[in-house]
Amino acid sequence: MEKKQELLSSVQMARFVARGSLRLDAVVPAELNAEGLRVLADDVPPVPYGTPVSTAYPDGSFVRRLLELPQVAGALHSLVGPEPWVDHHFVHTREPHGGDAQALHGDAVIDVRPDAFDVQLMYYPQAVTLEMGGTLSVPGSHLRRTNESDTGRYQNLRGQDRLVCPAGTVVFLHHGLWHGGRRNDSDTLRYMFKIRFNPTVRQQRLWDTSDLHDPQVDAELDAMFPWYEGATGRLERYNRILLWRELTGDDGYDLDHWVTRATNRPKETAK
Ligand SMILES: O=C(O)CCC(=O)C(=O)O
Repeated sequence: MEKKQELLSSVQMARFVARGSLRLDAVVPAELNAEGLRVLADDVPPVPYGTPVSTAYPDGSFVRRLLELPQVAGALHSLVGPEPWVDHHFVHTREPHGGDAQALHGDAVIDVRPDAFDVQLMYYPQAVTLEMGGTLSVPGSHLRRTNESDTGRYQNLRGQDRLVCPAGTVVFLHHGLWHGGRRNDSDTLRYMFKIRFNPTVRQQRLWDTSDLHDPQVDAELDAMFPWYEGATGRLERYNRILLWRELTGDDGYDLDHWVTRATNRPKETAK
């Protein structure tokens, strides 16, 4: 797996921590997308939970070549590190004029980890138009503790993202991000291949950290999204700060002392 990789920058990582996703437009070349459509149409047989990537996808196979594209490999390495395990994978389709949308959900089922995460790669081999049932996702929802389909009754949250993308687009999602397949109102069957990866190393400074102190890192981590409530929405920033501390190993990282205040528990007794 260790070929050429274009690692993410700290600013891109901070954006992922805030948004819960990273989108790489048209990073897969046209010939590979044509092959990908054939491979996905034939389905990709399942692999057992916990299979290392290099075992799940043998050298030269379509999926292995997809994962070895420098931008894809670099993003995967930055987010979960070398040789992650494949949790599972699945070919998701939205039927032409399928009639309904999938309810909003997170794939984590029940997941209480505050300091580590899985990522889900979503690969779109064809261009996805607004009518074709692209994946809907809610930026900044991944750190809010909900259980799988708790969010199913929510409709049309402000700032939600309806994916429209060129062929060969790859999106990486934090496992907790609320998402769902949209209704396909077109004549075209829409394909998306999803792989969930489990890290096998501590997720700390796995990206290109040369810009770690760029002020844009703080700006990304401080972002608010339009669907957030005034008070509860601030909690998302606390959770991002805690995750950024884990990812960087910098226990003192903060934005305007928010977490410093809320974790102040002096141990010294008064003299
Ligand atoms: O088909 C889609 O766009 C999303 C499907 C999905 O991610 C899921 O079922 O969890």
